Amino acid sequence: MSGRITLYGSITSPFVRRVRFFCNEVGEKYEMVDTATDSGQAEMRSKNPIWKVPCVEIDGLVLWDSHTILEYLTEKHAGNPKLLRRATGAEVWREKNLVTAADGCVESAVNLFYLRKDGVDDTKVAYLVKQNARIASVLAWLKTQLKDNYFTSDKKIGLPELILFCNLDWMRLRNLYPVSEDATLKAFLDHHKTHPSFVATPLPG
Ligand SMILES: N[C@@H](CCC(=O)N[C@@H](CS)C(=O)NCC(=O)O)C(=O)O
Repeated sequence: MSGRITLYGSITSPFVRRVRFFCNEVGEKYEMVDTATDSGQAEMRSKNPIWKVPCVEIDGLVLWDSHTILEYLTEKHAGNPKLLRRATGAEVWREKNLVTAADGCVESAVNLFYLRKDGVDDTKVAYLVKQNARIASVLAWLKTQLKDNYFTSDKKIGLPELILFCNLDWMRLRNLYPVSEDATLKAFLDHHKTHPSFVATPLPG
């Protein structure tokens, strides 16, 4: 029993970055298997029936989905002051909505990304026009919830801020949304990009 984590994923994935950020924060060491390679992808698929990353293996326990992995790591590191901000009381429901909305945004963007890679023109397919509009709708709503680059007044990164940062930085990299043309979103990225665990998990390019 080493407790050592194998993280299956690619360094570009906004979902994988959530886990990389968290591990960096709490000091959890991991070995990364790059699923952008054929062998890494095959190894991940042999363990995870959904064929999506992130996926981790810890002493034979295989977990997939960033939320499940972050829950596991949060439990493992209970009491660590570097854990993500956790909402309490009535705020729990607002935080869940923020997380689901931010996830909805990145899921639509990932869908567009893969289809564009396959040569699909997303302006010509009604569902993809809707996917683009959904991204804009979610971002517009999230902006109404932000105050001084955070979703709550205690100015600590919680899951919604983590997801939004990873989304925006990745959508900027992949030209999926004109993030830099939006003053609020650009300010959010600029504010958080110097956080040591975002600096430690850079996207290429
Ligand atoms: N709900 C999952 C989503 C993971 C996900 O969509 N990952 C993308 C990478 S950015 C993926 O592996 N996509 C492969 C595919 O759709 O075939 C999570 O939170 O981990």
